[in-house]
Amino acid sequence: MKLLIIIGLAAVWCDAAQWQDRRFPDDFRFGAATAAYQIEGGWNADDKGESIWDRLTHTNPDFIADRSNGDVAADTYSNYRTDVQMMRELGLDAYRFSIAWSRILPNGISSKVSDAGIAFYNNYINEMVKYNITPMVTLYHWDLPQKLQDLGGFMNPNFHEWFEDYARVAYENFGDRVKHWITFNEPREICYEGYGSDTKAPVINATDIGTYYCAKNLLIAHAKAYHAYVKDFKPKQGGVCGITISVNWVGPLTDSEDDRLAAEIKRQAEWGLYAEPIFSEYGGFPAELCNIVAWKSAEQGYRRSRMPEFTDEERTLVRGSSDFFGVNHYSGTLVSATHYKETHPVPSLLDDAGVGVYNPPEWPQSASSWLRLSPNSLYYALTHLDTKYNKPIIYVTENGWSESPEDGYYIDNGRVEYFRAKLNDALDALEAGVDLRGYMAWSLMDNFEWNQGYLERFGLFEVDFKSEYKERRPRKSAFVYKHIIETRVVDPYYEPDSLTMWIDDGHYFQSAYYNNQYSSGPFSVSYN
Ligand code: GBH
Repeated sequence: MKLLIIIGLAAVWCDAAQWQDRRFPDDFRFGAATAAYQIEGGWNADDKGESIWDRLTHTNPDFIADRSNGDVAADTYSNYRTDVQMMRELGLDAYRFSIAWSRILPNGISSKVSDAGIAFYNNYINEMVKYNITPMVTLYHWDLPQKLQDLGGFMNPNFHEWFEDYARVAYENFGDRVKHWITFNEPREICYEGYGSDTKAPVINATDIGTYYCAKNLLIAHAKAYHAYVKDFKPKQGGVCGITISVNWVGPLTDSEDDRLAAEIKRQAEWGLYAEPIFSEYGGFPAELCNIVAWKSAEQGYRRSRMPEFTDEERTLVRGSSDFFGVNHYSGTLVSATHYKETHPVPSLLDDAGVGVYNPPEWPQSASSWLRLSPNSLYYALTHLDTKYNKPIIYVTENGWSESPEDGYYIDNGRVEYFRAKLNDALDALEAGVDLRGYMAWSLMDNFEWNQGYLERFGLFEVDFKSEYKERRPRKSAFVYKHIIETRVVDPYYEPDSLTMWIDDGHYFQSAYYNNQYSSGPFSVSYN
């Protein structure tokens, strides 16, 4: 008995010593992320053009669970200075946000540049730079100008010309201060969800070829924008340009060879389709999936594979076209070659992959059906990429946890637990030698969660969408994250006692959580 107690104590003490010694390097960049359509509002402010999400939410409100839209959202268009105060209070090293293409090029093409749009992003960026917060800019986070969609959008083989021109306008105007560029956020969601199925704008649902043709056109557009930067801007501006791909962990259900192969096929279908052409040594689409689609296409009576080919010139253009690998990571899943198969449209990406997926019910569930706390998933994903693609520089560009507006709310312990778990994964990956340079929490604040409207909340800061000024209040997770950034250590026991944050223009954020007590107000918050 006595011996057991001593062993128990030793385990606790040793554990304790471990977390204190596990520090993020001083130059590791902690940040938070958002996207234009999800926070900005001002959907038609000044001369902004219509995007595919404006069109979808206005013409088909039932597409969104609560029939809401991003017309106003968190109104960052008016509140951007408040946003930067929130970043400053958290002590962020970096902030990842996206530019709304149709805000700076109302028609999508480069003939007309909006002065108001350029001014808005200049102000936002200058405000960050003032407080030493590194801006990390995503050029495309799903809000294509509707005019370009009318011309086929990502299905148009000349898409790369429109995108390169847009990228150049952004580099020219903001590149003196922005040194981190991300061309696309999540090609899988753009291509599979937008063109290959019917869950995101523009809801094309071309299940047979939508995903694959979009993938090719997107990759060429990415590469053109990358090379434009390297050739004409990087020499003077000295920044880096990369892409962000959603990499959830996909592991085999059992250790059998069939399950391991099934998991590899699933990884190729989920993100290899976009990562392989850029980060692998040879380039081009992933071999196994490419073969499957080729023989299935032949069997299905197509005269050519539904997966288009790269010419040698295109393959070389795309290969190596990224200074870093941006990873959006949320969850994990287990894959079986034989079990848990569902029926999918034939032909389609999921039918081509033809595997079953299983999510263990004991993995904690967030408010989003697809998001569970999958043990060590970020560690598995990062070490896998490190090995597969020969040690790329990696940034985690999104990682976060949703709760419904009812549960948790200010005392968001589920989110705290999730962030701690994933940041421990990040520390494990660093120890394993992964070249991980930064981590962006999703999200700085509650925002328009696409199909789920305002029903799933990801924010470190709550946004009161019913209030006139879209008031922001920090949740417990904001204080825990702030403490992690300050100390560079993930303290599993840290409990914030006072949750008040001050901002420097005389107004302050009063949280509803104070001295471990929940209170419902009143709040003295006013902005602008
Ligand atoms: C990210 O995508 C996005 O970049 C970001 O804009 C978003 O707010 C954030 O996640 C949180 O969702 O509805 O079951 O068909 C993460 C990848 C892919 C996760 C689409 C949700 C929908 C699955 N997302 N998926 S389902």
